[in-house]
Amino acid sequence: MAVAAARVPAPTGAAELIDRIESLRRLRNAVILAHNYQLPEVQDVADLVGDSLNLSRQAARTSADVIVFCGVHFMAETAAILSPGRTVLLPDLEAGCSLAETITAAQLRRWKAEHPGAVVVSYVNTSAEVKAESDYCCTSSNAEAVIRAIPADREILFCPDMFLGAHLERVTGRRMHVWMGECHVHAGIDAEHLEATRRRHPDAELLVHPECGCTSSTLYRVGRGDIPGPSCVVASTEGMVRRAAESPARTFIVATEVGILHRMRQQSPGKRFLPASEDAVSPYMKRITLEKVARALERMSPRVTVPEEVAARARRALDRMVAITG
Ligand code: CIZ
Repeated sequence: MAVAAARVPAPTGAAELIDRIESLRRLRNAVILAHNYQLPEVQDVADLVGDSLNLSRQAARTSADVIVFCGVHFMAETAAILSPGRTVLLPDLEAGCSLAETITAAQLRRWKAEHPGAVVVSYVNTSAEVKAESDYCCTSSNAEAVIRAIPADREILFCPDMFLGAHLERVTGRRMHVWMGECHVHAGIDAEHLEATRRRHPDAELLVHPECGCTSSTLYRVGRGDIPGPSCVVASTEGMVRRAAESPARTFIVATEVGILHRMRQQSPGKRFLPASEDAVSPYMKRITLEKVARALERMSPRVTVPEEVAARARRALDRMVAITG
């Protein structure tokens, strides 16, 4: 999680928009959060840039009356769950998440009924209602710790990302029932493309998000030496940003949504960051623009709310995760 770095000079028009956002931010006592996958200019106007859970937790610690979440719908819901009583704005309500939409609360209830007594672990990319039906929530950075904390004799239902689920089964050695959901952006980053980029840049370190469809095969092929070069690091978005700053490598091939490259380039200006796929662009994330941020602050809408009964149960799943991972 980083405070947004120095702003790049913006063209006129954009500069006026940024001034408008600054005045409205003060007027509304708002904090602006931008997910790592947001457009560069949206990241630059934000108070905080990071992953969805850290952003929501940080926002809860501020004294802001209004939280503007520049991200997708489930992220704004998480902010509302952790900051009851505050106004949460999502500048475009159409900013959804293909992965979160792969499972509804009703589907999860049916799955639970087929496995009575199983422990339900839901990835943060789920609706508030799905979190409310879960025993634990997890993020890509702490999912392994959450799975390891569950007694070995308990059956686990993991949802909704099948690639993260497969990765967790591999690293923990634990068998789970895994929901067959995927994020279409990460699923679309294919191993051949990644390998071709690595062949062109043999000294580049590979940073791979566990939601990618190519994670298992890439780790396997790197391990066997089929893809020569430095090791492959599987990490959450925050883990990737941290690794890029700390690693001795000078070039990185980044397998996740391309928006993160902006933050990596700001934090590690002397290093080179290449996308594993130029096409790894989330149309949902890119729905948030400076115009929409300004409009949301002017109109105090669109708002995202979570009924308290749902929020309380979802918070319990988040609290259980925090009890394990801190
Ligand atoms: O929760 C997030 O921000 C997501 C979707 C991924 C990550 O690895 O940070």
